[in-house]
Amino acid sequence: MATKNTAKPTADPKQPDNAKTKELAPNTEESTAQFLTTNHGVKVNDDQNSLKAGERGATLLEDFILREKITHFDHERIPERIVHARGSAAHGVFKVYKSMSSVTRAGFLQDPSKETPVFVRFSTVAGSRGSSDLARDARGFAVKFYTEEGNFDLVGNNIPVFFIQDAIKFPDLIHAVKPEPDNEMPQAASAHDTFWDFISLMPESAHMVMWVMSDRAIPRSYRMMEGFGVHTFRFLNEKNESTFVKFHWKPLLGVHAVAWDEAQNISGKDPDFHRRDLWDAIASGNFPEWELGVQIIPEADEHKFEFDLLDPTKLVPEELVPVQRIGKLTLNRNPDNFFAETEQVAFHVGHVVPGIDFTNDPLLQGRLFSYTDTQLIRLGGPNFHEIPINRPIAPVHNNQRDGAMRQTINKGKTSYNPNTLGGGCPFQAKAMEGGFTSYTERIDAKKIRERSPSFFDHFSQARLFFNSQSDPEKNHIVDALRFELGKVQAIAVRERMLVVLANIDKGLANEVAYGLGLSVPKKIDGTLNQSIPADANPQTYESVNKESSLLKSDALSMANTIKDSIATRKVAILAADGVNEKSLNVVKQALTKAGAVVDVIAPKLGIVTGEHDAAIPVQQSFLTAASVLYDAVYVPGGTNSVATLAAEANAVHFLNEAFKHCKAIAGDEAARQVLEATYFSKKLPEDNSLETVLREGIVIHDDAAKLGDQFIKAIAQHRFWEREKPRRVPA
Ligand code: HDE
Repeated sequence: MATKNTAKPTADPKQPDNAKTKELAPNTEESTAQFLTTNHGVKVNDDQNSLKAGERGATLLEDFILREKITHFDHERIPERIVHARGSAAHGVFKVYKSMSSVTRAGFLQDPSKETPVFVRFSTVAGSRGSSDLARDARGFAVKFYTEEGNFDLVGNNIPVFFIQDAIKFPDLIHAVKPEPDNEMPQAASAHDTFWDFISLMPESAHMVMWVMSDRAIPRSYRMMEGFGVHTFRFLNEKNESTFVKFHWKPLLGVHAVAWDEAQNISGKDPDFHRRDLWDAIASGNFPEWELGVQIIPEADEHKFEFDLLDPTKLVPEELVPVQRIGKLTLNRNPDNFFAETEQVAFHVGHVVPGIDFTNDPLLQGRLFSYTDTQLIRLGGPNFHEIPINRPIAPVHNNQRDGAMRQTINKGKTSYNPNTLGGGCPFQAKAMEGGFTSYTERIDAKKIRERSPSFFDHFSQARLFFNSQSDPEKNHIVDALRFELGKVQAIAVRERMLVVLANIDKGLANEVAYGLGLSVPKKIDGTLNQSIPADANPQTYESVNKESSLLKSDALSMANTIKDSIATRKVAILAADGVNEKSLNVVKQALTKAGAVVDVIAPKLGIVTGEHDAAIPVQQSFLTAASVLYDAVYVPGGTNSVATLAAEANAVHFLNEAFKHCKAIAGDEAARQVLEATYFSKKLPEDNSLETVLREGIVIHDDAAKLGDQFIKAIAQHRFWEREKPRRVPA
């Protein structure tokens, strides 16, 4: 199977040791203390000069070393993914908490002592490979479990529903959201005419639109996102009894987002923000963790909901079916090589193991075709399963042969079944021997190209989502829609979207309309179908506006997430020469002890000299750092440092921006002069009680230890969105 390498694989003691790392080892290459060679193993004597006819002569075609090097370089690129092109990945492990044998026979969900290796890739959807991490977009959350029974891929998103109900609309959706075809603009953004034109004609997208206009679409970190399998899948137990299952990933650090203005700034200051965050967390041993959640729905309950379980624009509210947390995913190793692993990994929603099966969700059914098809062109042929990152740890034996770049050297004469010449091998496996058997679902139907009427309720869950948001979250949705539709040039598209929004919530539509300088069109208010072109397929655009009997679901609001830790949060300490060492160090130590990552930021790199001559290393200067790259900011005391910072426009801007983005801010009482130079000087708190700190997010104290304590509690709150009131906050 493995290709031969010049260098012997070396076991790295720092790397977790599991079946997949062992399996990858023969394919890893390490050049340390090795000679440079050609691809065919010939040692190279001169890698600086091509072979020429004389010192100033023409280059010779004979130079196989030059030709090989340039040819390989010319072919270094492969097509990027048509969607989810921009991504970052990591290795890890998964462990189930207790046997799930009552519902599934999947081997990796049986034994709490067993660790299953995984490879997880996070991504944005619309942007190209080189686009910014902070685009407003859904995020991919694709997990490859290397189980002993073969690979299981849970290819999900960070949003539990999707824009469309039927796979046949996917190319249209993606063509609409991608940069417009005449001028290839805008990159990695949905804020343009073609996207909203399409969406305004697809009422089934209303629910997902609410999610992508919410803060879920601008996560603080991949490590702070939920994940969802979206479709309803099936679990099958030993008796082949089926239950429906919805998959969830719950991040142990909670679910957090940045502000939209911040996201846009991060895109300039550090377009790799999420990639770097994931890499740094793993490299520093802060392994990201999620719990795997399942909602289990008995077959008998298939029709008991107000929506159809097969409709991927619907979620099953956690109030109706609680999420059971059944295991933990830990990411503990960065890839060795981005291209070989993150780029070449090939996920497929159709990679399932015995005990997991599909439903007839028409979006899922289309995906089952798409993923292998796309790899054939992206990875260049039918042998992409032999690329090391894609290989299962389970043995592979079958009669598939040949094709471009075949690695396996299949022995023997027979490559067909049945055979006698090869002793009948490889054998088919019975179910009891672990052979995959599909659920024997009864189908009794007419062949029909239609949408089920049970899919026609397009607004009730969009409304449920909106109603479940806190006030700041609702404001952010209004702002996002004003932004996105404000970038749309066609007024008719804006108006049609206002009608869609009016079907979700009249107040929402009116607020958005106000920002656009429009009013919700009267003649079509609430009656969406009148805004649809007459030649549209009536089945696709049939909308029923029902009420959900559940008015609110707490699980849908990020305001209700975990807020108990500042682990891995990035905190800036602003300092200049003359800083009070104690004021700086006591707080720094307290933050570090609580798991935060602290940078001292000063007018220049090198060191700052403390009031008592201590040399304090500086991690960033005001030129290299930006407040949007941090979660919180602290200003220590020290007369000269404070005077310098109060007069330093960059320091004041840093604080102003942190305030605008609703972050925790702390200052030594002796640093008040710096805080008074900001535009929020009038909003500095009157007292330093914990209650005030937790309301305002600003701590000013003359006791560094107490300040540190309160600051930690404030940072754990993540953001003080209430600060946005009244909603016009100056920059
Ligand atoms: Fe995908 N999707 N998708 N998708 N998808 C791809 O496969 C497709 C959908 C998702 O990190 C492609 O290897 C169709 C829903 C993720 O490598 C492609 C439809 C969900 C990733 C494809 C959908 C996803 C992809 C492009 C509608 C959430 C990135 C490259 C029927 C549950 C995986 C590739 C990675 C990637 C097709 C809808 C998740 C073209 C046809 C819904 C996370 O095959």
